[in-house]
Amino acid sequence: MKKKSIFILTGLMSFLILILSGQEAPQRWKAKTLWESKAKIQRVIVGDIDPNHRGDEIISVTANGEVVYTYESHDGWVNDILWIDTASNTGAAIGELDTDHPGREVIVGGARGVVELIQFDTKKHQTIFDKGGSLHGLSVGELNAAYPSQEVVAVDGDGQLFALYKDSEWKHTLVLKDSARLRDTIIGDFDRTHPGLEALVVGSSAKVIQLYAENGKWATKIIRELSEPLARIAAGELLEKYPGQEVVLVGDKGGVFLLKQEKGAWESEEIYRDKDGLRGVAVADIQPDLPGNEVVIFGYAKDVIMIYPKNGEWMTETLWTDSDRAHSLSCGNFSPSTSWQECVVGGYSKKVTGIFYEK
Ligand SMILES: [Ca+2]
Ligand SMILES: [Ca+2]
Ligand SMILES: [Ca+2]
Ligand SMILES: [Ca+2]
Repeated sequence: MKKKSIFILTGLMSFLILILSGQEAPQRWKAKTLWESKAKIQRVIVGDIDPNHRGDEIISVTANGEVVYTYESHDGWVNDILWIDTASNTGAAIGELDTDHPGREVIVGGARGVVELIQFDTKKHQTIFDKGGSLHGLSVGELNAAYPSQEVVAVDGDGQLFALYKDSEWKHTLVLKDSARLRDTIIGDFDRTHPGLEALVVGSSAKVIQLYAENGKWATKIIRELSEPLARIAAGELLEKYPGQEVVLVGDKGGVFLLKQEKGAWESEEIYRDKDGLRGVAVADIQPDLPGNEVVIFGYAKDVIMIYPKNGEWMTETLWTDSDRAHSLSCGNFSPSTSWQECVVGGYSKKVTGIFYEK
């Protein structure tokens, strides 16, 4: 009897220790304020801009027109204002747009309907387009071989999709006008039937529009139509079974949709539904103990959530909760001391926050 109670007591204690140690497990996700604005953060972008600084750098644009360059130095985080527009900047992108200037260049655009090309080091800037409505999304990439420079895609609140190309000077074509506002665009190799790269564009019409060049001429096609207004788009390798990159879209009603290519056609799958509208998505390797890339989302419910495949199912983990609603999220290797990637988020809290995994 006595032996039995000791046995039970020991069992209970081990159980309690297990529970307590579980609660005291180290929190591996750290959030750090990298920069604070006086206005809403409209867009955060991560990419390799400066070839002399290891890893990636960060560009943030705000509702009061600021364009801020952020990078990690030996002494901590450095912020530098590259330019201040007279109105809100909503879109930003990074690309090789001036081969005479070392490193990549930054483009921003917003409420004035203007695309500004900026050098991160000299802060020199040049207007390369001024015919848009309120610009929401920008992307840069090699889309049209008829022009040696990379091209720019600019989408606006009136549903206009512009292709910008450099033919001795910057010119543009209005390729399409959608029925509702267009909000985000990415460039990648999404169409295996078409040589080179393509752009994808999403917006409130719920359509996923592909922009591509054929024999130097611009063309579009609708590759998919989803069930709710779309706010952001990202792409990356997620499912080995399907060749090529997968595309992830997030919507105004909290839907997270995965597009995968099966037999040349895009199939869509809802992989998660958040409590409120979403304003950020990325595909990146942010958790080194999970194989390959993870999906990260950020929304009006203020949570940064990681979504990842495990045994054929989609699992989720909340990494951090902001003090206010989301507006943008981007991931990359901006903390080059680690082999995995980090994310940066921004929105109504007016803060640019880095989310880091610590081993
Ligand atoms: Ca760099
Ligand atoms: Ca350059
Ligand atoms: Ca080109
Ligand atoms: Ca991983």
